Amino acid sequence: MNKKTFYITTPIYYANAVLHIGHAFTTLAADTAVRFQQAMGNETFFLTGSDEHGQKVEQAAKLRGITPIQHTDEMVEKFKALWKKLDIQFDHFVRTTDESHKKSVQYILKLLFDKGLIYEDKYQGWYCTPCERFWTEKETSITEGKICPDCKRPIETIEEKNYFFRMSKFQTQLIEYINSHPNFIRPESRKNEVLGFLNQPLGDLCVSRPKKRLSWGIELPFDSDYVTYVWFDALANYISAAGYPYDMDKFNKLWPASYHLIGKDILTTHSVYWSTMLMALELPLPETIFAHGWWITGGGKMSKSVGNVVDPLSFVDKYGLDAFRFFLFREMVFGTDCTFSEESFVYRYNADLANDLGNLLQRTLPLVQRYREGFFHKQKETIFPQTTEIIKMSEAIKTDYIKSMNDLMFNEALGRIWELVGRLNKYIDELAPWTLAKNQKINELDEVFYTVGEGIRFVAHLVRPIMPHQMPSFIKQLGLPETFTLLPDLQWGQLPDNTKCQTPEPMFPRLDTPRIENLKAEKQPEKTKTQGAPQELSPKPAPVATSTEADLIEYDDFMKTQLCIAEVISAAKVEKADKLLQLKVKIGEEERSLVAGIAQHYTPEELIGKQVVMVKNLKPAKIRGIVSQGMILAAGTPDGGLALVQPSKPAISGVRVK
Ligand code: ME8
Repeated sequence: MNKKTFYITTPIYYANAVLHIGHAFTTLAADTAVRFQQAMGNETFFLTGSDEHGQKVEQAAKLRGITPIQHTDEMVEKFKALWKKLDIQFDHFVRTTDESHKKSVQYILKLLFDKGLIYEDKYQGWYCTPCERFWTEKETSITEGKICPDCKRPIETIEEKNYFFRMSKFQTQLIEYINSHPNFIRPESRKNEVLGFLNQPLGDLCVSRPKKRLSWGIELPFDSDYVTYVWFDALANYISAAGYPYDMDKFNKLWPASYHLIGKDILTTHSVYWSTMLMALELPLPETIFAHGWWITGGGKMSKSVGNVVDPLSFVDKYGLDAFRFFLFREMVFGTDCTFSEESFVYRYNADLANDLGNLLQRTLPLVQRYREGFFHKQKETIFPQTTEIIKMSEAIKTDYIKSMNDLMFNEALGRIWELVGRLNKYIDELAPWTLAKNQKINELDEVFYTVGEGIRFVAHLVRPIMPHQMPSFIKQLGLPETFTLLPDLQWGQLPDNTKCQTPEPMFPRLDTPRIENLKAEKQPEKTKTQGAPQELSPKPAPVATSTEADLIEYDDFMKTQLCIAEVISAAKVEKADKLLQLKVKIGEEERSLVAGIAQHYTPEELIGKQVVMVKNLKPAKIRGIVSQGMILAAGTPDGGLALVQPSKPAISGVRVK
């Protein structure tokens, strides 16, 4: 039997937002995994794509006054342009608007409908017609007289026919599967999360939307008044793009996928919805669903709605693609959250690339040129015990590296490689080739140079999947043709005798601290600084607000400020700052940290449990080392004090104030 193709997927990203480093990270991770598998001599298939149906896309297109497909065509071009710049080597870009995908989804729906696994039922719920959304009983019960928690207009109960997938039928089977397949959901913590979720009874999944509410979707094959629920449609991409059911030869070669690589935000849809869909289709489940953590900036998950996104291209343009890739995978322990900052980038770059790796090459080659006319001479026997140690170490590291890379533990793999880089640098210091040369110890000198040259060749092979553009240059500078040995065949001693190295090219020039200072200055324009400043609210009565004609703003401008109801869940004084309190607030399900200048007007205790009005979309700022993600509103009182702005009755947590 042919060896199965290594098949890896990324999420298909929503075609209604600009991609940021979070998306770039998942896609670069898949790219790295694929390059590694190719270096192992394996066949690979790498799928990415775009998720194009649903209400959000329909609304985005409407706002722009164009059709949904015009909108998604434009977005897809942008996605592809970014992937090109990042040199992502995907094999297929699936669009949920592709005819082949639509046909596959309709086939799946029909099959499940015919098997009785999709059924028709009535759905009853509170519905806001202007907002076009359902509210749960709990969400509406907080408001009086059943009004929409969002737009405050009356809502009605409506009963609607819909189609449901019998997800509940597969609950026990799924739990058993997860328990008997330890690698199915990784990392372990995510697996436990899913098992926790499955402790509760699993409902059936509504897989339809009536066209009268949403027309931008794949029509149900058994009821033309309905389109398919966007997640049901999107998840099917993993098999539709692999040929299911119309190219079963291709499908059998690819399926089950080796990895679905996702962020932890979409763990449930993948491990519960998708797995049960596959069970219903009697198809094998993917080998591993790997949910990595989030890149965080300014204290929160990087996302467009928070406004804290980092454009990957700004980094790539400034520092180069390989350095960017290296940073992402060296810094993030795959699976946990990680903070992204330019400072940590520069620090990591200087320490690992400029000092360790770049230096190893840049100090070795001139020495070989000076003392041995640039030639590496292979020795028959080993003189130094340190050399034997390095040979053993390289082989052990290669084995560990292969395991880590197979498991997508890139940061572990890089950690091991850098142990070797560090050991090689130390080896040069210990054996001091300049002294060996002075003392005419030619055999010893050759051994040291050959060991370091061979070490660099080893390192370049192992680092290549992560830094594919710069490692060929390492090999070339050693004097070798820019071809790489397959990793299983990589062995110590393959650097041919009499290889002549080149003059080193500058590889990773050090970034100095002043540049970091400049970066800070660049990144903090005046406006941001004042916006982010702590709320040193004046204890004196504030002047009464007046507006002249020129001050008036349009409604749309006002709506750019997102005010919302937040609930204080903890409060504490900020050390050595008598005016500042550090607050933790809840906005719906989300928690935020804030710093507010109200310590002289409120004690921490009296704030806990209070509902306040907060500016939700203010750029996060660091105040006394604490990240403040928003601002609460307060007004001056006649006695020179300060009063927090609060709703006059309990309001819904997180609801917009307008
Ligand atoms: O959820 N840190 O698409 P999406 C790390 N269309 N990764 C991040 C991230 C962050 N801050 N932000 C986003 C969808 N990601 C659906 C998927 S699949 C059948 C349908 C990455 O555009 C991460 O991989 O919201 C996350 O799961 C994905 O982008 C969400 O992309």
